[in-house]
Formats: sequence, C-alpha cells, structure tokens
Amino acid sequence: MTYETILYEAHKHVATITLNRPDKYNALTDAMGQELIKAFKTAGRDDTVRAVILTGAGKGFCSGQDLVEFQALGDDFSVSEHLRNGYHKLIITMRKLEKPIICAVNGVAAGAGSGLSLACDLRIAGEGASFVFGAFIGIGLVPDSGTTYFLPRLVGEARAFELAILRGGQDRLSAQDAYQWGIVNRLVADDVLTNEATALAAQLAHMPTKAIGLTKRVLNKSLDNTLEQQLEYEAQLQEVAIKSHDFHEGVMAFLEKRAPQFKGE
Ligand code: LHQ
Repeated sequence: MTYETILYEAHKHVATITLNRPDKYNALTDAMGQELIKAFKTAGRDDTVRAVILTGAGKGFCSGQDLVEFQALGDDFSVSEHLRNGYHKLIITMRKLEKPIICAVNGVAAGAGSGLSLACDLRIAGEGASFVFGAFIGIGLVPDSGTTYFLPRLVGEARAFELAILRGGQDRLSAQDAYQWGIVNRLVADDVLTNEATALAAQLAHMPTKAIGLTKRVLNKSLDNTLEQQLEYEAQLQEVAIKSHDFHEGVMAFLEKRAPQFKGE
C-alpha cells in the first residue's frame, strides 16, 4: 500500500507509522487523517505485527490541524462533520486496535497533534519534545480529538484546565514536565529516541499480544464502569485470555523453569 503523507513500515513484528510532512511539523490534513486510519487498520489486520510506533519525521511530532488547508475550506463547511469523519474515526481506530501503540514524541505536539499522542498507549519523549495543549484556545477553539477525554484522566482536572487554557505557544509544556506530570512514560535523550522506542516495541512484540489487547480493552472501560461492572468485564475477558496459546505457554514455562516463547496468540 502506498501513502503520500505518512510512511508505513512493518519489520520484526513492529509497524512504524511516521507522519511525513516535516516542513509543516507534520500538520494534519484530511488525507493524512484518512491514511492514518488505513495504516492503523493495516497494522491491526497483519498478524505478524504485535506492536506499533507512531512518530513524526523531522523536527516536529505533529502541529495539529493544518490551518492552511482548513482555511481554504471556506465558510460553507461543518466543523463537526470534519471532526466526525476524520479525527473521531482515527482516535476510535487507535483505541480499538488490540495491539500496543507507542508514541515516540520527537518534537512539538500541538492541538490535535497533542490529542493524537494521548490516544496512544505509551508515550516516550525526546528531551527536546514539548506539548502545546493550549494550541486550541490559542485560535479560539475548544480542545478536540479526544484531548478533553484523555487529559483529565491522565493529570486530573486542575492540571487539564491549566494545560488547555494556559499552556499555549509561548508557554509550552516541556517533555521534562510532561514526564513529571505523568503524561509521558519515558524521557530519553533526543538522539536515542528512535532506538529506545524500537527497543520498547520489540519488548512488547514478544509479550502475549492477545492479552495486551484484552488489557487495553478492559482498561478502556475502567473509568466509566462501577466496580461490579468492571469485575464482571475482567471475568469475561479472562475467559478469552485463558484459552490463548500464550496463557498455556506462560504457565508451562513457569512450571518448567524456562523463559516463555509467546506467539501472540
Ligand atoms: C503549520 C502548522 C499548522 C499548517 C506549524 N498548520 N502549518 C480541529 C478542527 C477544525 C479546525 C481546526 O483545528 C482542529 C484541531 C487543532 O489541531 S486546532 C490547533 C491547530 N494547530 C495550531 O494552532 C498550532 C499552530 N502552530 C504553532 O503554534 C507552531 O507552529 C508550533 C507551536 C507548533 C511550533 O512553533 P515553532 O517551533 O516556532 O515552528 P513554526 O511556527 O516556525 O512552524 C514550522 C513550520 O510549520 C512553519 O512553516 P513555514 O513554511 O512558515 O516554515 C509553520 O507555518 C508550519 N506549521 N503548524 N497547524
């Protein structure tokens, strides 16, 4: 499959999706949104892929909606339809992908670009990266692309408000602060970001992929369910996990005192 705005590479059980409009700090166009949906679905369908990395080419990770393309759409246009047909489908595809997605944040993540990073399962950032959650308010908009869903869950309401309203272009959130605030899982030197993200993906790609997918599914529900509902959901998904090859292999490896060979099935 060929793409024009992203790069897609699958190698050693890891798919790497690279936003590829470096001159515009990988600003999101309609075409890029649709290609991202296609790429995540391709990774989902490919049984050899067991982990996904999302990153950006060049200096930026993603500067959010391409404002030049957006401006050219004119007035006779529905922003909610634009969001429903693009960003919403992309974010839902990512959250429903039952494989781990690592965001390798290689530079600034602004607006919908910051939202995109939050829709991933893990974030590993280079020290030079930054987040501009306030890019939306900077142009008189509310945060979208799931930012208002993920952010309070990650940092709490007070910090979510501060990030959305006060942390704009002049006052970006540094990768260091994002790490301390729990937005970023790992912080590394810029020049080892790719290697570290690849190593983390390789680690994940040798784990029980099916159980990782089910864990993602059950965690997706946890903050909206009651304890009783969540216990029940855990029990249902455990019925699925226990039938997997990797459960059998994990127990046998433990009993035989050897390293498990997980197949991801
Ligand atoms: C860009 C962009 C960009 C085009 C940098 N577009 N070219 C949803 C639905 C409907 C409507 C609108 O939005 C949304 C969701 C959203 O995402 S709203 C938020 C949209 N994003 C922004 O407002 C961020 C705009 N960009 C910036 O504030 C800065 O560029 C950041 C903070 C990202 C980086 O600043 P710098 O490090 O100073 O870089 P720069 O400003 O020089 O940008 C580098 C190049 O990228 C530059 O191109 P040029 O040809 O002049 O060298 C920028 O024009 C271009 N670029 N963001 N969103």
